[in-house]
Amino acid sequence: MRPTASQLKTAAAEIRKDLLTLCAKETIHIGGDLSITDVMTVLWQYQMNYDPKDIKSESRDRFVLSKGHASAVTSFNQAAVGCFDKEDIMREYAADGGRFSMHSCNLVNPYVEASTGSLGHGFPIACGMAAGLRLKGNNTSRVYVVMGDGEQSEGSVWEAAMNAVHYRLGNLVAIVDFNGLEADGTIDEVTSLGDIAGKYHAFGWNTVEINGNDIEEIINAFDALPPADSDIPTVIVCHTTKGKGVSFMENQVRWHAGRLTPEQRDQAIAEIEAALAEEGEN
Ligand SMILES: Cc1ncc(C[n+]2csc(CCOP(=O)(O)OP(=O)(O)O)c2C)c(N)n1
Repeated sequence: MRPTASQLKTAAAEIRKDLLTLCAKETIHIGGDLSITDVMTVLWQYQMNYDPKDIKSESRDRFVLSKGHASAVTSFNQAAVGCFDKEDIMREYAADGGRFSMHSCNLVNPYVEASTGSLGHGFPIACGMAAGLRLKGNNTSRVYVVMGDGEQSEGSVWEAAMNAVHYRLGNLVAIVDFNGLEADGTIDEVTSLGDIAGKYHAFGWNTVEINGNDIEEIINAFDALPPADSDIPTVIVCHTTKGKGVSFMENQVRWHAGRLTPEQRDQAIAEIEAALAEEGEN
């Protein structure tokens, strides 16, 4: 049975706590992990058709992390659905020979569909996968791809956006984590995006805009997706907060990537627990 919104809120809080625990051991891309945690939790723990016991099943949905630096939030969600134990991540992250590191790598981790980290590459790969499914006559699986807003300034993103419409890839769902920050500045300081949903719409995409830190809105957006055998790709533009849930990290460029002191970790985890408890009272 699929989890309820309330269960998914608890699951997202667990993922945030795992991220913060890891972040006190190793440097991770914590800001962009936390902004996309709610979407990733609903995607992996509610939406996707994916059997960790049969990871090459032709009927699986595919996931590509185009903003490949958000590898930790992906790994913790994969652990939550049974791919491996989250203690494996804590132990192996950034270790020699480990399966987990600052970017997603399928040479060492078979649960990663495509190695990513160089921005602008995962989206075209996802288009190719979606086109491949069509060629194989698979009309039920979808390909989900998560991109950053800073990533939108890569030219390959727009080549892929045109390509997906040309090949009528209604089985492709692009998710843009619109948190307003990049690695070293705000989007508007680096390369402003303007009306990003309007741009995709002009390219021929079905566009949806949501609060990407609101579990109910995320569920509704996934529930309302057109069928996988339809002809028009969908982009979900998710308005999020970088560093979501931790007061000293929210909207801070400095926390694009970093490592926490034990005191900062404890404060951050206490904030996540307090917010969840408050949510439960409402
Ligand atoms: C092609 C390429 N150029 C530069 C980088 C270095 N880089 C890593 S993360 C990042 C910022 C990405 O910003 P965004 O896509 O908004 O991600 P988020 O803020 O969600 O973490 C940059 C420039 C990279 N990984 N790939």
